Amino acid sequence: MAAVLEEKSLSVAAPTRRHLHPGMETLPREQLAALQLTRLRETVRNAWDHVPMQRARLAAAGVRPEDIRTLADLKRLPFTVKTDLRDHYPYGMFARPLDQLARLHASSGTTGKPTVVGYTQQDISTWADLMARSLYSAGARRGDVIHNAYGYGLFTGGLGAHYGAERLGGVVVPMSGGSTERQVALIMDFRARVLCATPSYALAIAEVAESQGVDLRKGALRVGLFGAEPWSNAMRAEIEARLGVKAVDIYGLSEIMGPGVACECECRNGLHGWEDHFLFETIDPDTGRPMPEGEAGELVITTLTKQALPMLRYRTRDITRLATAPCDCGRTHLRILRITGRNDDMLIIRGVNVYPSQIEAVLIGLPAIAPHYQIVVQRRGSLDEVEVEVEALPGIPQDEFGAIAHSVAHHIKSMIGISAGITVKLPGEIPRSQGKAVRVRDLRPKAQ
Ligand code: DLL
Repeated sequence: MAAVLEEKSLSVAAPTRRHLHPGMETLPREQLAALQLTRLRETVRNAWDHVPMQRARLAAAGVRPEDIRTLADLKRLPFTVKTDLRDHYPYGMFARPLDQLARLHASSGTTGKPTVVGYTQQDISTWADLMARSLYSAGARRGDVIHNAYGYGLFTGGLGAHYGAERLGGVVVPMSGGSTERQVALIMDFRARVLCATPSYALAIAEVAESQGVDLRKGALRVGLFGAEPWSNAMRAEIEARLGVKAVDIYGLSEIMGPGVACECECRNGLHGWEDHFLFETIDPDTGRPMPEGEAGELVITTLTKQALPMLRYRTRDITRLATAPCDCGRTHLRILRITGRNDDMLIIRGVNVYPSQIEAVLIGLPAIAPHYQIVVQRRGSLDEVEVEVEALPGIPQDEFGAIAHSVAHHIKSMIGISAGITVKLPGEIPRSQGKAVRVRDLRPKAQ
């Protein structure tokens, strides 16, 4: 049955060119697994030979590179966590000396040292390929004007999308974030067909366009690649309605590569994780045990081709589910279902686990309020309390704010099961993001 399905997918793929790298993207899963095993062995060998910390850890776990005989042996490898990168700051986890590196990126993090990641020229090239593949699967094509509003700099979003767009044969507009009025003008003037931005910034662009009387839906925009932060399907519908694009989810993280680790296809039935370059698992975040397919767990990623920074079983802290069933697009690579949030962002309100994206999904469906919000968490006595700040749409009279607050509280209670205080703010009062939105203001005392 599986063979029949694969053949069918391949025959659909070939004549219509639905895939940028058809040979890889539709590789039958058995062949994919064989390729992964070869590459996993090389990766473990690379880590063992060149990263003393990885070698010590593997040795402590009783695993040598030659012990990797099947993909199931992956489970014998120790996990890597974000603090490992900090503890070996800046270059202690690199498998190549500086004279073989081409670039560094870094993420600031909230405390202490940044996380630094390094790339060889070949790593940059692989990244460009995967980002081009992601853009193509989202619907971008050669010759498209690609407006890139991801931040340029140490953040991987800007340069990652940039190199991928060039590799695809697109015409990149390297905007970065900010100067939103100018973004609106250039999207229209340059007839951008593709927009790359965080979903929250895409909405900020839509809002500025509307306030200027510009209808972005009448421009050339057709495709949006939105990622770098969790967003809900409700937010997707809002973005599509206001920008006139097909909004596609793209995922990645600097520790593994940057944007383009996974991306939705036209079916938008989960994000294809590019399995010729990465191994994906989900685990129980408390016990570290593998979760059965389809059940929510923490996403763990192993790189298969990275030279400068091979990552063994990196714990992303992102919560999701995996699906390996064939997708209608013909790609055989597994699907990562929408990332509901990070483990770190999960709030526990009187025993109920809540992700900001769940609150977002409730808010965006409601009339009279704008799709901008912040969640304030405070400690009262021994209990955590949540206050949701929402923003009235322009033109809503202030004497209706009380009724709006009441209605929002009611919907949150009935759909998520938590009691939240609601503050209705005036239009424009909630800060707009130019990159990743700050959704939660945590005012609880920090643990010492
Ligand atoms: O955010 C890379 C990226 C840039 C991805 C542009 C997509 C588009 P970091 O700054 O290292 O890298 O942050 C990685 O962001 O672990 C997730 O928690 C979150 N994240 C990224 N994409 C998504 C997404 C970039 N599509 C962290 N949905 C990850 C939900 C996402 N969360």
